[in-house]
Amino acid sequence: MSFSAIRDKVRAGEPLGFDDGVALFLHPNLLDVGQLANDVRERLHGQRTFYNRNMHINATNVCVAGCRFCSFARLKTGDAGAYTMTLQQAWGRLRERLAANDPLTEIHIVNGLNDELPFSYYTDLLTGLKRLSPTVHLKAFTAVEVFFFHQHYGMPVAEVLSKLRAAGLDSLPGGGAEIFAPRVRRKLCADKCDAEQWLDVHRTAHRMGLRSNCTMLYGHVETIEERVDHLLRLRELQEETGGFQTFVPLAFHPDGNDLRRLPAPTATEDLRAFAVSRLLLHNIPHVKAYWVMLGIKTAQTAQWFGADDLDGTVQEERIYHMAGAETPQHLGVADIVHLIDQAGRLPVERDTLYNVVAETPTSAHGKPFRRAIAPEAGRALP
Ligand code: V47
Repeated sequence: MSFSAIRDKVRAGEPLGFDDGVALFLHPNLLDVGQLANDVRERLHGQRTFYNRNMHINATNVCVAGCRFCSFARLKTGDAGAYTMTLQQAWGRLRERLAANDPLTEIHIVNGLNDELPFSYYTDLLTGLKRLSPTVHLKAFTAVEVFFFHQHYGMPVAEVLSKLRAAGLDSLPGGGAEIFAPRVRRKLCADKCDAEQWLDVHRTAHRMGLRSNCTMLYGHVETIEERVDHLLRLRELQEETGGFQTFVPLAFHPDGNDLRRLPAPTATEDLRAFAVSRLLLHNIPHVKAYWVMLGIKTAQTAQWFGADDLDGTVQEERIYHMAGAETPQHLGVADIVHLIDQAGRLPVERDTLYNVVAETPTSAHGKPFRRAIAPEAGRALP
């Protein structure tokens, strides 16, 4: 399929097919692909780039799944680096954040598959957080965790989700999808749920009225065909339920895990992954450039390659920092607004469900992107 034929399809609003996806990954001119993705992104969201005020809680890294790309997990309590927060400690994270007068609208919670805890640990965790901040949105537990709860505590997935919802769960994050192809899952993450099971947890959540996100972990042992297959399977479920809000491409980080000999994806691979995802996933409204994972500079550039979201202020991220991420643990709202402004987009604060909280008119929006050069800028340094 030629690039111009793909461009015509995109302009006509026709869904792209498998061969189109492969051709976009192989097309030699990255800027052609980026421009086309940017057209779609601007048609959907104009100049807006979304962000939110959030924090992460990774309450335990004890995990029975030995995913080979993971630097965060430890097999059991007592292993070097293993931890499980007490509920008081986990709630304390939120207490500290509230005491620092740094308001937030979302808590993102992702954990290891810890077989040493009772189910009440998770429901109490949610209830306690809601008690401290009744309006905060709890985006918690990947489909992999929900499927593990189903197996470990012997409850149907729908019952797990309704008990979590009764305790305060508001939506699901998109992690754990990795690459759906069985060949890749056998190599990298044979101990956790398979593609059908992952998709089925999201299907069940969507049918119950819960929204969720979805991800793809790229840049390790997968082929281009396996990436396209993964994206099309997400698109197919979205066609059925409409429950995905955001797609988050996740770049593989090699430090501290079994795959440390593999090179990390380059910036051009990252930008292409964003652009092709935006083009294939026409029915998923948002594409998030998670700055912690991507690095701030590439996350800014991705705003011109299909992304329309940067995630949030974050605070205390562990999964990527244990895998070698060099980004800060936290960005203030002013930092995020500044970096969106400098990327030439309009910063829009959203809540988790993409209701607009605030729009910030900024210097760069609609004006030349470079800051005015101060008269003294050309002076020789002392
Ligand atoms: O599921 C783990 C990935 C995910 C590594 O839904 C790794 O808004 C790269 O899902 N290199 C967790 N990736 C993070 C996640 C997420 C993050 C931000 C926002 C949202 C959202 C979801 O991180 C895991 C796994 O796919 N991961 N180890 C690694 N070494």
